[in-house]
Amino acid sequence: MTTQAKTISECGSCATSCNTAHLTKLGIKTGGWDYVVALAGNPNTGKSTIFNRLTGLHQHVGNWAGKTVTRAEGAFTLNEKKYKLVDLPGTYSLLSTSVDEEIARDFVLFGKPDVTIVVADATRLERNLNLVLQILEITDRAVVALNLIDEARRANLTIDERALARDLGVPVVPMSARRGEGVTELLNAVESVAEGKFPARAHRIKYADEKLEKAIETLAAELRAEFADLPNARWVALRLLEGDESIIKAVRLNQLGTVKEAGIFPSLVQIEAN
Ligand SMILES: Nc1nc2c(ncn2[C@@H]2O[C@H](COP(=O)(O)OP(=O)(O)OP(=O)(O)O)[C@@H](O)[C@H]2O)c(=O)[nH]1
Ligand SMILES: [Mg+2]
Repeated sequence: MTTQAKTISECGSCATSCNTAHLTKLGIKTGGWDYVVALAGNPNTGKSTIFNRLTGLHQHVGNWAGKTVTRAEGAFTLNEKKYKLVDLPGTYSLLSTSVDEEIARDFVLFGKPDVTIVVADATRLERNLNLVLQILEITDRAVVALNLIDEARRANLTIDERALARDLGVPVVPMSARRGEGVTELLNAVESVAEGKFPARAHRIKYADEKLEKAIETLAAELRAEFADLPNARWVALRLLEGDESIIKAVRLNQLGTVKEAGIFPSLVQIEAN
């Protein structure tokens, strides 16, 4: 196993396309990071392909949904800041209940990543926006990677990414991870969100029903009192009102407060770096 850091100049296949002079791929050397970045998104949208590009690792990439079944961690430095990057299993929704989908959900909800990159398939934008909107309900610190833009072009699909970014309130970066297109722009967006330079104003759903709003706020206040570290009490309150079994269980077992950065499933994958 080689854990040597790769600088961008050593990175043959993408040296021209991700010409960010200050990117260094650190492989599995994740200790002592400045920022934690999560890679979330629907299955088969290119999360692991992005992970590999940024870390120099070789996380499995497959042509079918559900290739990544646990979380993997790698690192890179960018402009002298160290980023730990966490590749998550694909998930269609934060309301999902399969074990690998729960790994993704728990990390996004309770792992408190500094930035969440939501990888969306540009050829299936409408379907992918469901998860994007759910993630924006719980965090402002997100970047949408509009991946597979090469496929979208081939299908004559044009996406107005500026309008999308304006509506969502977070940066939207068109890219083709397979071809190394848009990687520099993605890194710039991640850096600006991590460093708090992007004004936080993520799209939030407003509930017209006053009774519902009141119930959410009452419950959220109780949750905040009980679980001081909870970053998204409103979201958890909504799930409780909905009767979400796994969230009810986590509250009952007093696990919401204990789910720290390691997540409920601390199944860290050691990846071969070569
Ligand atoms: N054409 C094209 N294919 C891509 C792009 N990015 C990734 N792929 C391909 O899409 C497939 C899925 O890529 P992965 O990186 O495994 O996707 P994933 O999101 O990690 O998948 P899961 O872990 O199953 O959720 C692979 O065949 C990749 O080569 C892209 O930008 N353009
Ligand atoms: Mg994957």
